[in-house]
Amino acid sequence: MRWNVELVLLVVASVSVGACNKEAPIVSTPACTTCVTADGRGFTPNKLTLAKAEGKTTLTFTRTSDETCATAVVFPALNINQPLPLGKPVDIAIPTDKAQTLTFQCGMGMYKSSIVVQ
Ligand SMILES: [Cu+2]
Repeated sequence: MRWNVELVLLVVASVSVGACNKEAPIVSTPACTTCVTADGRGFTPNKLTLAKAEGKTTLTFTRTSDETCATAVVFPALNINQPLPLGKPVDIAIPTDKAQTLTFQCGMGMYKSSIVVQ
């Protein structure tokens, strides 16, 4: 009797593992070239290059840590001071119609980073 219970548990366990493997395929996510992360190291990447093009390019900023003073991103030349709520992606439109270097930083002016439009 006891042997039967163990056999049933073993079968259930095997089925569960099989189902789990089936539902978790390895998915490769394409690298996001317009995403910036803000965490304890500052902004990553801290230098981006955007192709010069008419209009604007949208960058997505996401703060992933509370252990950072980058709770906002500031673009002095664009008059942008955008709060970055923890874990919430924030889109910022960057003008790409002329070649220039735009700096961005945290609210206190640390973590100086730049976007090169060329
Ligand atoms: Cu700071």
